[in-house]
Amino acid sequence: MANFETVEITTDILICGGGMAACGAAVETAYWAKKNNLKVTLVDKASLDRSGAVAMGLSAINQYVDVNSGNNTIEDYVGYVRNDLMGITREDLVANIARHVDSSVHLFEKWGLPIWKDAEGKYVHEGRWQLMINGESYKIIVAEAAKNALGADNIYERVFITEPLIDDQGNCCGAVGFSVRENKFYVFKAKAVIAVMGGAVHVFKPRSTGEGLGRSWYPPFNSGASAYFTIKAGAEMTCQEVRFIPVRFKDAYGPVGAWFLLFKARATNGLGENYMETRRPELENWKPYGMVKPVPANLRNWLMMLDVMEGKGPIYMRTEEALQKISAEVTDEKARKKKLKELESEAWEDFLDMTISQALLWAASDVFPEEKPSEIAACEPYFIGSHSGASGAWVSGPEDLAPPEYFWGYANMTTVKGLFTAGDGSGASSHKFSSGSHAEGRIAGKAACSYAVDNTTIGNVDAATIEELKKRILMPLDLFEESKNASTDPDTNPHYIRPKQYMFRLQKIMDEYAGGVSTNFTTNEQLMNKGLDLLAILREDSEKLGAESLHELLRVWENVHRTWQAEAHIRTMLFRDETRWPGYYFRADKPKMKDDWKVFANCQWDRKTGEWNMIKRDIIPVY
Ligand code: SFD
Ligand code: AMP
Repeated sequence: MANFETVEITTDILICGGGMAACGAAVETAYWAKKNNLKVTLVDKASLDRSGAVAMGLSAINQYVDVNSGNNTIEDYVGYVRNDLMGITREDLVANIARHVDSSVHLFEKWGLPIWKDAEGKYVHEGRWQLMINGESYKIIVAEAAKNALGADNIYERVFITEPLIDDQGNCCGAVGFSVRENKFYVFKAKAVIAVMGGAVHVFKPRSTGEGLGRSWYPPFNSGASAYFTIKAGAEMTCQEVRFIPVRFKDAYGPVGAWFLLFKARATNGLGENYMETRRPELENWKPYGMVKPVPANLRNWLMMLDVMEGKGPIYMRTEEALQKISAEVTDEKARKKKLKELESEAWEDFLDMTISQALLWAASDVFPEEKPSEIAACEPYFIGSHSGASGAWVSGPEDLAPPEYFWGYANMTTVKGLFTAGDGSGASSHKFSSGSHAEGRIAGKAACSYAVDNTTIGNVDAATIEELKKRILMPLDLFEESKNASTDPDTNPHYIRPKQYMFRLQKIMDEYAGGVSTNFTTNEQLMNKGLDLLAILREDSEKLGAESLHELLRVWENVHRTWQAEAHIRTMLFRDETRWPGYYFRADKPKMKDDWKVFANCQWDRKTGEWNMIKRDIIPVY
């Protein structure tokens, strides 16, 4: 610790994270900051060009409301999200993002993102709300705009944000972290902080093992920092039970949206049956949401899982059938062959744009999608407020749309003053995806500027507290150094636990007690209570995490962050006395949906007592 320099930076707005929401926040805050003479600083654990979920690129923009066309309204979008989340959604937040998202998409195009166009020059839709893009450089394009807006001097890359700074009034006034490349401990002090550090992956045991361990659908380097930061700041959290389980091409996690929506493919079980048809009567049990179109994502999963649990796997995406069917619409044989070639290259590009490893797996296992089907499977659970999950912080809505219960001064501010969030960090506003996360980042950025104009002093955190934080954050390095000679194998030591081993323990607990892959996403009260007991022991052991290098120190804190996300999740699944999202998780002891649980299940960790408070909040419709 002695050889770590402390670097202190004072700013007005601090953006923690460098992904879609952060880049949106950057361009918007830069604009308002200039008008109000404010300084904006951004900190990312990685390099802005390729950080976050969009690192590998994407092949679609999944939220484009297209209000100008007159075909869709904001209300339509809110209705779609409400149904997909089985009735649990903050309509004010969804509407606020929906009315701003199209302009983010138009900015992306202006900055150079190629969006597919048809012969008439209109955007090519994947589905009603989704646009096809050539998106392998999506993140670089969006990051470039953010970098131009803020200026290189205001961007800190490869600095891992570890803890929030909270002043004596309980307001957020900055963050601390460390460089993952140099011996530097960073202290950022700010009037307003925007915590946009993505979702959480690898909280649950992944399906991938051995050399494939890092392969997951969502990026494993999103490790729960947004949730940890907001929970530790004392913010109220929402929908912590709503994990997201996507169905993906098996083993390499290629997305399925283009297959279902653009190519209109079917999925069938090992016997060739379409579970969406054979299992249709099951949807009656989840009325009214079972009856809506499209069928909610978790119910689509559920019907598939019922087949798998009955031993009717493998489940196949019928790529060959879909491609042959579309090309058969062309009657001339030469033109038909050309069409098939085009479709084939679109299919490969879908993966090459965003999940390159799926294309590699296809190549390695001799898959010709036009000739044979490919297996799909339900992934391990992820925590992500931006796709079809909903976990995140409970934030204020916009003044003009939010009912008084949902409004406390500044849009997207958490219940902790001065602390804002968006994207995967904010809850109960699903289906924002990449474009909506950018738009929501802009909303949060503008509101944070307004907060910094109204609140002109930076709260105080005394030097001793900061020194204590520095000591605690760097302690794993000292522990490893002091203890490494106590055993001949550095992986096995009586004094420390290595972060990878700790992560395996966390994942095993979550998998077996909180409804992971191995238990078919099923749990009950007794299992969860046991899981909480084991998590408490794990948390005690987190004090003994050791780190051999700066890189391993990063791994230590990533896993501490994951642990807090895990605890919030189990506690909230326990609190919600029903099963509402079969296909995401199933409570075997409470197998039905209950009318009196059509509420938000929120939680808050008390900074003073260390106790968790569980809170029910009403759902107030806006439309
Ligand atoms: O097909 C710290 N997503 C899709 N969105 C779409 O619009 N279209 C698609 O096609 C999408 N699909 C998809 C998607 C994601 C992935 C991985 C795949 C496929 C394979 C979802 C979007 O990507 C997602 O909604 C947004 O990116 C969410 O934005 P945001 O800003 O909430 O999270 P981020 O972009 O991951 O950024 C997180 C940032 O935080 C940094 N960070 N920085 C400092 N300190 C720490 N401790 C930090 N921890 C994390 C990260 O480095 C990063 O900069 S499809 O499947 O549907
Ligand atoms: P995915 O590739 O699964 O992330 O899906 C991309 C987009 O398509 C998201 O907006 C999904 O909600 C939507 N989607 C995927 N599959 C279906 C389906 N079978 N029916 C309706 N929407 C879907």
